[in-house]
Amino acid sequence: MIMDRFLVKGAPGGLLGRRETRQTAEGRAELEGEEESSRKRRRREAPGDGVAPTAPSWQPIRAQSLNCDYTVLFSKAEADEIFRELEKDLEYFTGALARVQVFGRWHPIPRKQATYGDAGLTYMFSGLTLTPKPWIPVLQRVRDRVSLVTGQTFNFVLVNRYKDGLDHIGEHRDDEKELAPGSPIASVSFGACRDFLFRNRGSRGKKASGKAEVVRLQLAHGSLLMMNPPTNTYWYHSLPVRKKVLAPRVNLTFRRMLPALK
Ligand SMILES: O=C(O)CCC(=O)C(=O)O
Repeated sequence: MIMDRFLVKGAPGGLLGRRETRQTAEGRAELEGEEESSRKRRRREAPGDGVAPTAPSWQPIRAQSLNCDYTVLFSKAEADEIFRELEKDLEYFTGALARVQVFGRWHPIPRKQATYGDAGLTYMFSGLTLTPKPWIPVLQRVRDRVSLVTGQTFNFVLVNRYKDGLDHIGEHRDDEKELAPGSPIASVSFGACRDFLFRNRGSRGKKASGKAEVVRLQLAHGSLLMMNPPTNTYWYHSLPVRKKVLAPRVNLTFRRMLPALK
């Protein structure tokens, strides 16, 4: 049996309780009833007006061993500006780093990727030891806003760019050995709103217990999803193909990595 949970869209009786949400034409998740006041709040948060952003309103997303929190962090105007800057300034992997080997054959990765971070960090990718590019202002701006509202610090970001709904990422866990134990991962999305799925570890593979539990989210333009421990130990996540999505999307996952061993 598949226990499907649609979150963020606000299924009746879902984990969001009475705080129903709806998608606007721009693909943003908004809380009904709070719409007017949040619009005023967003106006006050307009970039450059010198007013510190107010605390975001978090939507807890919980299931057994799944501990996430979701919010729309950036106003539409700010998210549009950041998205434009990301599209202009990010430099993605090319050549061997843009391919993946599956059962001995090489395929292009079905999206574009890049990494940025603190000097001195290294990480393994496709069997290679790589160093991230130095931070650029637009990534520092997003990272610093996430740190401001979460109290967490990050020294690395993985960028995934999906040109349209055909680009995707398969089921995986972010369980790299370089991640600082017990640290959360902050996932910030810009551009097209896409479905994002969690599937619990027990429902995968030959030893599956038979009860697949799927938690579905829609990640809106300017949104932040905090994936807190132990989510990544017990739940796989993916961004599936959605043929009807024609617009691009850029996702930033901010991480805390252990310093490279000398
Ligand atoms: O694009 C997304 O929302 C997912 C990215 C992802 O799965 C990852 O960075 O590990």
